[in-house]
Amino acid sequence: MWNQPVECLPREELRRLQFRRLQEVLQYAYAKVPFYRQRFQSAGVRPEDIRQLEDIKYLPFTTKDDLRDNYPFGLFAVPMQAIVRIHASSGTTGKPTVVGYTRHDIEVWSEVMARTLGAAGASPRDVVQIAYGYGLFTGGLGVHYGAEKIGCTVIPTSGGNTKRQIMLMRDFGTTILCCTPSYACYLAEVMAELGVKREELKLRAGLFGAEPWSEGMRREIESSLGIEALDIYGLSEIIGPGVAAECPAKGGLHIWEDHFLPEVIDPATGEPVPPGEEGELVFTTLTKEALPVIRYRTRDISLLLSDPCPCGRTHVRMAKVKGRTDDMLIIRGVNVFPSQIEEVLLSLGYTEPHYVLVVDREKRLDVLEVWVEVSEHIFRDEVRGMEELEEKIRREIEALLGIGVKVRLVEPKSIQRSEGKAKRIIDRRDMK
Ligand code: DLL
Repeated sequence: MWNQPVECLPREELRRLQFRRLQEVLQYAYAKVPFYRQRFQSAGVRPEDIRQLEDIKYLPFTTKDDLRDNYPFGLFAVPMQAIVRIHASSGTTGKPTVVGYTRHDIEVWSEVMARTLGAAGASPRDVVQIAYGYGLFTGGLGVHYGAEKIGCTVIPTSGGNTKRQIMLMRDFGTTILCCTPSYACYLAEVMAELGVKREELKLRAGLFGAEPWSEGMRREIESSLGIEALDIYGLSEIIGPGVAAECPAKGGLHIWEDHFLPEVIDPATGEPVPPGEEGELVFTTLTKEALPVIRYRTRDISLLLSDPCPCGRTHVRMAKVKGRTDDMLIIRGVNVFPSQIEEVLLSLGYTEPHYVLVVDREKRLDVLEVWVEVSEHIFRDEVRGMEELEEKIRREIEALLGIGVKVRLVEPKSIQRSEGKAKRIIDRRDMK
């Protein structure tokens, strides 16, 4: 464990610390950021009205649109001289969201990332290959600083150049791999093509995140690479990677609560959900200087697990993210996330972990087609049996998720591989 006294702080103390820091950050944001002052005023609340943690529900939310509307630096609480780093997330439309860090923020980020890597057992003896993108994306540099803080040997490969990644992994004796889960699958596939055996590598663990992935995908990665695959969660607006991390118990991701205060709300009403129920995650930063964020709506669907964890850490856990509200498909009234379809596909075992969901509209009804690759031998040997297999998978999805879909088995390697965040949905409705 990287920081046992804090990671195992008794809950009562943790809550007292959170409340003290919440009061500080509210006063700070109110004083330094006109946006927050105006928002609080129009909601009729002042920082001192918040008398206990639960009162946070009286404060207004902050959304991605608020960051965009104040592009680029309008929500910063410090002058530019105090900013030592800028990151930005591109998003799919419009202007990027820009985030800034003071030197203190970078220290906090390195600390939470050190805890995150520590939860995977990282120590100065580890060689950590970082195949998250370096640049404006927070993945590369965020993980990098945490690994250096621990004293690991860092290999900053960034994403892409897959064959070289594998060569370096073998020649430099990489023990921990950090990248998106979809890229880990692709690395395993190319390794097999190159004839590189698992035994030639020293790899023992991987920290995979930045996109939703199912338990089925975990099994796939763990068996193809022969490693322990752990989940790592974060978002630029809150700090980047390192908001929450899985420990070897694999029963949810510990949220580093001394720095980030989580809530779960009903995305439709904005009201808090009862404890333990699923909803949208909302975070408040408790220690950020450059960009304090109050009640940020992540659009990520998860739930909080507050029963004790066998690892001894006391920080509350969030369940693996099911998906983003933006990616939720409503198929004939039933809500589905790509990760649920992924789980069904991979648990059946007939197909490869490469799939894409195509959404279209026929006669004013939304229809979903699942395109998924079959393995080389099925494709070659069983062309006649393909239709039967499609039918079988279709029935399983229908039985488990209660939605009617079309299934199309496609040729091996025909679905585009991802080096970063995979694009799982092709929405043709917008094109009509
Ligand atoms: O993806 C930060 C990150 C980098 C996290 C590396 C983990 C590892 P953004 O580009 O701002 O930041 O995207 C944040 O990605 O709101 C989620 O929708 C999604 N996401 C991140 N981690 C996970 C995860 C980085 N473990 C958005 N599971 C978030 C599911 C995740 N979704």
